[in-house]
Amino acid sequence: MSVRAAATQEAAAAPARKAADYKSDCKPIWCPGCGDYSVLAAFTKAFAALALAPEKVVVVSGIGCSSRIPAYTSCYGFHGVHGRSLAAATGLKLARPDLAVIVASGDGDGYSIGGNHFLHACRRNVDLTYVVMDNHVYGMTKGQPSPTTEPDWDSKLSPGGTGLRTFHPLVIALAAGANFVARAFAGDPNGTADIIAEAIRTPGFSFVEIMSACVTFRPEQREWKQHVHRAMVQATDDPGRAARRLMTDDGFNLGVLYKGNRAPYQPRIGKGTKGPADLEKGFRI
Ligand SMILES: Cc1ncc(C[n+]2csc(CCOP(=O)(O)OP(=O)(O)O)c2C)c(N)n1
Ligand code: SF4
Repeated sequence: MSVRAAATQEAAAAPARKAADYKSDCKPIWCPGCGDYSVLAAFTKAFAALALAPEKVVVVSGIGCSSRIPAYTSCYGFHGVHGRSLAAATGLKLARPDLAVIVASGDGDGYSIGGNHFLHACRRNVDLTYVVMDNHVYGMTKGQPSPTTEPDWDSKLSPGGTGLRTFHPLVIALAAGANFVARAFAGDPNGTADIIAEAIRTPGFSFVEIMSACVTFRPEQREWKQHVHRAMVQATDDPGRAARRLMTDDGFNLGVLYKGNRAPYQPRIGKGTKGPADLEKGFRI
């Protein structure tokens, strides 16, 4: 039986779980009104909807306000190095394919310093769910522009704006080979939870971009809730079509936009190698 079929069978037999079961005792220190609170709520709702055992879930992150999220769940967590969450998560998933590995990042962590890892994680298609809380700014380090900051965003640290073209994470994910691409809005935790649950259920590399407002450095993002709307199209399995739609949409349509059917990467273990323990033996000094 496949790992996924076994997990589905296990979930069917698992006791019902509540979102509260996935919250830790650690109180979030995000600014009041930060979108990341709702993303945390969406994570725990999604885990409960899938009845995942907390000890079978690992939340891996880099550095940033958004990357604090593992500490606020009762699951296993790894709060790692800035921009390197995908590298850690890839190794973990390959060593422990029985675990659900959710990766949390911010637009600075994931698209600047971690941009190269993002491209290759899409290309490799390891069975991970990658959630980026995008607020178009470096929140933790007090408001520097990120790759998704609008070119004319004027601030003390970027007077007159950077003048730089913005990065388009969803289209880049499609071009690089992600198997699932979705856009969500933190202000809609139920809709976001549904998308995260579908991303976890979908084999391969699933990318969920969440518009999560930084109310401190980008207070104007409070207006996002007036602009977001459900995507008026069904998810397609044609990456070119999905990319064309994304290049011409208004940036506020929410939902699953692409769902492919690439088989997830499976490591080819050499002849006579039984698993990570045997590999470790080879490196013993
Ligand atoms: C190697 C390294 N470079 C820079 C930093 C400083 N740093 C910490 S968080 C951060 C940016 C975080 O921005 P983002 O990922 O957008 O997350 P947010 O805080 O907005 O959620 C930076 C530059 C660091 N911790 N490590
Ligand atoms: S600085 Fe911005 S991203 Fe960080 S906790 Fe505050 S509102 Fe959230």
